[in-house]
Amino acid sequence: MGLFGRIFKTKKATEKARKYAIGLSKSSTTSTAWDALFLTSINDDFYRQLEELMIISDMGVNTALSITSELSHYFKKHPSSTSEERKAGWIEVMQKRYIPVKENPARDFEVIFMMGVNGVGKTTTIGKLAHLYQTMGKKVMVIAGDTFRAGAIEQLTIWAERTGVPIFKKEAGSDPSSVIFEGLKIAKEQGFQTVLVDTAGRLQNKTHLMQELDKMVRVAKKVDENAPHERWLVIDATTGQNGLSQAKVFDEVTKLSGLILTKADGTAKGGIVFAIYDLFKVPIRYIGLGEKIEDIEPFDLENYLMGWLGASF
Ligand SMILES: Nc1nc2c(ncn2[C@@H]2O[C@H](COP(=O)(O)OP(=O)(O)OP(=O)(O)O)[C@@H](O)[C@H]2O)c(=O)[nH]1
Ligand SMILES: [Mg+2]
Repeated sequence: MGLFGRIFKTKKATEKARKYAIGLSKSSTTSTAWDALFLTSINDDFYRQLEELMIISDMGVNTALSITSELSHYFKKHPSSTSEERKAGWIEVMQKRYIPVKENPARDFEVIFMMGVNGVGKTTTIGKLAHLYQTMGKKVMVIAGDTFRAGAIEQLTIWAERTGVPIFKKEAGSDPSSVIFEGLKIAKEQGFQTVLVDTAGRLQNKTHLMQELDKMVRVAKKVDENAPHERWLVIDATTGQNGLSQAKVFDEVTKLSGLILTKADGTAKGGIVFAIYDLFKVPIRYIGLGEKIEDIEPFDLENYLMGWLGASF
């Protein structure tokens, strides 16, 4: 049995792999193209088609070229005769490049900023993560730092009720930094371990948004000098190359520490996260595979790429 077969077999039984496969099934419309590609033997045509498929999947030209070059070195060392071996080779090369960060370091108190442009899924992701962390035994609180719209506060309130996690909020239009400062102080005093902070994706303009974010980071440091411990950028799978400029803007204000890929259950594959990883060295932390509370998973590259290939479970 080839490596791919082994991966397939061990993954087959896991619930998590099933969630990936079901979630990504919509985006595997091109999986027949991937299948056809790996059926061909390794030659220039193979590499050219692989590059094209990776570019179509939004990985960007530089990333696609660089992976192809690594893969050609790999195949020189590990000649492969079957389609399974070739798929496994590609996955292995990807695994060497994109080292996973599975969990946050153990901390008594951690502040997580959820950032991203409007509509990408920040608030939903906070709701899902509040639930996930709670099931891991953490004492979780959420802060409604997006004070720009009343709807944003209401939406987070609904998630807080659904998950049974306390929320710190003020009325719409309040200064987001003061909400965050007060919320974090209370969270620390009351022994909350993980604080998820929602931020606005839209303000009057980009400069204003960045200034506000910078202020939020500074007030968080007043409560804990290491805060915000995690600075996660949410990327919508349909984003495409625009994701690079989004990452650049947010990374400039506060060095990003993780990416969250949302809406991977749609028709887009979301390969832009690899291009962002390459440029900004930001690991992919979670993947959103639907709108429901349990539709989030720590990012697992192998399961994700198997989803691209349309491997059925
Ligand atoms: N299918 C799917 N939908 C998602 C996912 N994550 C979020 N959504 C949906 O995307 C829409 C926007 O999500 P929000 O959480 O409101 O996004 P946001 O970034 O907080 O948006 P703003 O507050 O307007 O900046 C909602 O309809 C969510 O249900 C996902 O992983 N899969
Ligand atoms: Mg929101």
